[in-house]
Amino acid sequence: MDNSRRSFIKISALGASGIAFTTTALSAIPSDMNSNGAKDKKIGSILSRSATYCEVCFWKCAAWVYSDEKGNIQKIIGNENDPHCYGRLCPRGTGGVGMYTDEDRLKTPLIRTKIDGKDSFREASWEEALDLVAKNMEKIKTEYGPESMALIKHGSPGSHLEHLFKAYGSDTVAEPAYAQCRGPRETGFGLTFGSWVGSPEPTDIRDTKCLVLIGSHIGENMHNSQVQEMSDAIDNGANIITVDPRCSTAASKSQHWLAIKPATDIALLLSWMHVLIYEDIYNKEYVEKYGSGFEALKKHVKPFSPEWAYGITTVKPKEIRKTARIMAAAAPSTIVHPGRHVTWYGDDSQRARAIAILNGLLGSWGNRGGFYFKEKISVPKFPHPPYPHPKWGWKELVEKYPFAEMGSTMEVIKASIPGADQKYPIKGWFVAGTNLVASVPKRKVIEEAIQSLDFMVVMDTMPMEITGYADVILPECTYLERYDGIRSATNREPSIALRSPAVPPKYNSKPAWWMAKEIGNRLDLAEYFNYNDYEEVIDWQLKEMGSSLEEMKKIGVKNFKRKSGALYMQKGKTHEFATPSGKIEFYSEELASHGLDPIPVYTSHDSPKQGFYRLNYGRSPMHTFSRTINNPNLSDLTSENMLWVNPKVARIEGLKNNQEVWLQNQDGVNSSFPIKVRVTERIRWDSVYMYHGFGHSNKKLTRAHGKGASDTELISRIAIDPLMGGTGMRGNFVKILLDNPIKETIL
Ligand SMILES: Nc1nc2c(c(=O)[nH]1)N[C@H]1C(S)=C(S)[C@@H](COP(=O)(O)OP(=O)(O)OC[C@H]3O[C@@H](n4cnc5c(=O)[nH]c(N)nc54)[C@H](O)[C@@H]3O)O[C@H]1N2
Ligand SMILES: Nc1nc2c(c(=O)[nH]1)N[C@H]1C(S)=C(S)[C@@H](COP(=O)(O)OP(=O)(O)OC[C@H]3O[C@@H](n4cnc5c(=O)[nH]c(N)nc54)[C@H](O)[C@@H]3O)O[C@H]1N2
Ligand code: SF4
Ligand SMILES: [Mo]
Repeated sequence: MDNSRRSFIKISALGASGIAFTTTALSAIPSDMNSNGAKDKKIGSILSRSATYCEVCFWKCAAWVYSDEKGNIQKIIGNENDPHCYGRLCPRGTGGVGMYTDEDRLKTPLIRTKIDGKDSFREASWEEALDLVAKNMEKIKTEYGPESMALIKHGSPGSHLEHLFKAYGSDTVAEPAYAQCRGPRETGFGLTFGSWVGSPEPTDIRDTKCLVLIGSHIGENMHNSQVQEMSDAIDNGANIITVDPRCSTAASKSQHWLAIKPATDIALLLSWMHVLIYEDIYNKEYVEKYGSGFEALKKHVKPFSPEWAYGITTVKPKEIRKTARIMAAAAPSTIVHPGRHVTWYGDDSQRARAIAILNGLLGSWGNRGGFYFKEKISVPKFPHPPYPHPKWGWKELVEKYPFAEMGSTMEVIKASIPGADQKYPIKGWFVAGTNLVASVPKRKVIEEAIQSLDFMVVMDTMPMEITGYADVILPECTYLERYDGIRSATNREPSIALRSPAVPPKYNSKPAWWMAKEIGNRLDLAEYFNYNDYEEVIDWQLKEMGSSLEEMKKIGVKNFKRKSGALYMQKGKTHEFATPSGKIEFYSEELASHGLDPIPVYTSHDSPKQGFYRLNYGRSPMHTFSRTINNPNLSDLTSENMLWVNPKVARIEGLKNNQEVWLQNQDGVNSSFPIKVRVTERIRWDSVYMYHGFGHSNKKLTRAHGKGASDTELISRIAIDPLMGGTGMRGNFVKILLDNPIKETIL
C-alpha cells in the first residue's frame, strides 16, 4: 500500500496550498504575503481580525477572519485553541469567503407575483416581506392552529427560528440532518449504550490502535479534527480497516479494504461478532462487568460464521477472521466507527446497533483509543416568558416510529399533502438553511406537498432550487456578516466559540436573528425578543458563563475544565450506562417489547436487475452538499461530479473516460443533465458512484447550473427505518443512457 499516507489528508497540506485555491478571494493580498500570514506582522496594521465559527459545514470549526482597512475579507484561518480544527481549516472552510463574495447571492427580499400570467418574483422592502410572512403565519394560526405551520431548518438560522416558532406555538420542526443523516446511528447507539453518539463524534481517533470504517469515508468526508486525528493515528501505526464497495480515499490508505457487496454490512458485522465470541477473543472482563444479554447474543450469532457471511457479502472468510483478530488484538483501543450519513437501506438503526454491539464486545466504549466520555457546557437561555404548549408537533408526526427522537423532514412533507389520513394537517412551511429538493428524495412527493401549501417562505443566502417554490424569499447575510448563537459542542473538554461579523451585511441581506425578532414583533410576541441587538444576548450569556463578549472577541474560543469526571473509565470504579439495565444491551428488551428484533438480524435487499447499477453516492472533498457548488473558490477546484464506472461496465456499456451520459432510474426518472464518465477499478461492477450535491437546475446559480448530475433526483425509492423513520436512500438503480432521454421523448 501507499507509504505516503499522510498526503491524503488535505487539511495537513493546507498551509502550503491554501493560496493556490483561493486566488480569487486572495487576489487582493500583497504579493509579499503568503496565505499562512507569514508577514502578518509587517502588514498587521492594516488587518483586523474577528472571531467566527465556520458555517460551510456543521463541524463548526472556530476561525479568525482577517479584513483589510477597506473592510475586504482577506483570509480565514483556523483558531489554534479550537478542538474542532486544531488551528487548521479544511479547504472548504478556507474557501468560505466565496460564500460572501458570490455575486449570485440573494440580494433583497423577493415576493412571488404574476407577470403576464407567469409566476415570477419581484423585489420587495423588508417591511413588506416581513409583513407578508407575519400575516400568513397569523392566518394559519387562526384557521388551523399554529401547529400547522412547520419549520424545516438546518444550520445556524435554525435556532433563531425555533425560538420564534416555540413562542408562536408550533413545535412542528424537522431537519434533514436527522432522518436523512445520522438519526439511525443515534437510535442504534442509544439502545445499546444509553447515549447518542452526537456531533462531533466522541471517537478517540488520535489514540486508537485500530479504526474500522463501515462506509464512512473520512478524508473525503472532511470533518476536520476527525481527519487530522486519523492522519495522526496512521502516523502512529494504527491499523485501518475499511469496509466499502468503493475504494474510497480512506480505503486506499488502509491495510485492509473489504470491498463488500452493497447492502450486506449487517451480515459482516454478525460474523465478526461470531469470530470474536467463538474464538474467545472478545473483551471478557469488560463484557462480564458491563454487558447485558451476552448469552443471548452468543446463541444468536452461532450460525453466522465467516463462511456464511462470504456467500452474502463476497468478503472472504480468511479476511473476516483476520480483521476480527486485528480488532481484538488492539482492543479496547479499537473504534468501529458509527458513521454519520447512515440512512442507507431502511435497516440502518439495526446496522448501527450491530456496530455498537461490536464495540461493546471489544470494550471500546469509555476506553482510551475507543470512545471517550464527552462533555459540553450548557449556554444559559436568555430570559423570556414561558412558551405556549402546542397541541401536536413533530412527535405526533413520527408517532409510528417508537424510537424517533427528532422530527422527520419526510413526515412533515407527507403531512402537508391533504388526504383521508391527514391527522395532523400542515399548511405552511418556513424553510431555512436547507435546500430540500437536493437533500430529500422523492421529488414528486415534495412538489405535491409544496403545491398543497397555503404559504411557504424560504430563508437562504443563495438562489437555491428551494427558493423557486417560495411565496416569499428572505435573503440572509452569510456567517461572515453576522452574530449567531454561541457554539457549544461536546468534546474531550468543553469549549465555546463566538461568531461575530467580520464585515457588514452585503446588499440588502439581514441576519436570521433580526428576521426572527421582526416577525415576532409583528406576531405580538415582542416580549420573547427582549433585546435590540443579538450582541446583548451573547454578552449576557457569556457573562453568566464567566466570560464576556469583549473577552471572546479577543480569544474566539474558550476552553473549560471537565466537571463530569474522567475522560475514560477508571480502574476500580464502575460505570453505569443510561440504558434500562444500566449495562450495555447486547439484547434489547425495549426492542423486543415493540415486536422488533432484540438483536440485529441480516435481511437481504434487492439487487440491481440486468442493465442496471446501484446508485452509490458520497461526499466531494471540496464541497458541502449542494450549498458550495456555486462558491467561486470551491467551484474552481471541483466544478462538476463524474460517474464512476468499473472498467467491466465501461466495456459492456461501451463507455470511455469523459464521455457524457444520462441516467435513468428503476422508476423511469431521468437525470436532468448529463454526467461525464470516469472509468476506474475503484468501484465495484454492480454499482456506479457520484458525488452528492451537483446537477443544479436553477439558472441563477451561474457557476453550478447544469454541472454534473443530481443523485437526489434519481432517488425515488426509499426504505423507511421502522425504529425511527430514517429515509434509506441507497436502494436505487440506474441505467446508463448514451443519448439524452428527454430530447428523445420531445421528438
Ligand atoms: N467534504 C465534505 N465532508 C463532509 C460533508 C460534505 O458535504 N462534504 N458532509 C458531512 C456530513 S453532514 C455527513 S453526514 C458526513 C457523511 O459522511 P460519511 O458518514 O462518511 O458518509 P456515507 O455517505 O455514509 O459514506 C459514503 C461511503 O459509503 C460507501 N458505501 C455505499 N454503500 C455502502 C454499503 O452498502 N456498505 C458500505 N460499507 N459502504 C457503502 C460509499 O462508497 C462511500 O465511500 O460527511 C460530513 N463531511
Ligand atoms: N441524495 C442525497 N441526499 C442527502 C445526502 C446525500 O448524500 N445524498 N446527505 C444527507 C445529509 S448527511 C445531510 S446532513 C443533509 C443536508 O441537507 P441540507 O442542509 O439541506 O444541505 P444543502 O443541500 O447544502 O442545503 C443547505 C442550504 O442552506 C443554505 N445556506 C447556507 N448557508 C446559509 C446561511 O448561513 N443561512 C441560511 N439561511 N441559509 C444558508 C444553502 O444555500 C442551501 O440552500 O442532506 C441529506 N440528503
Ligand atoms: S470541517 Fe471545513 S467546512 Fe466544516 S466547519 Fe470545519 S473548516 Fe468549515
Ligand atoms: Mo449529514
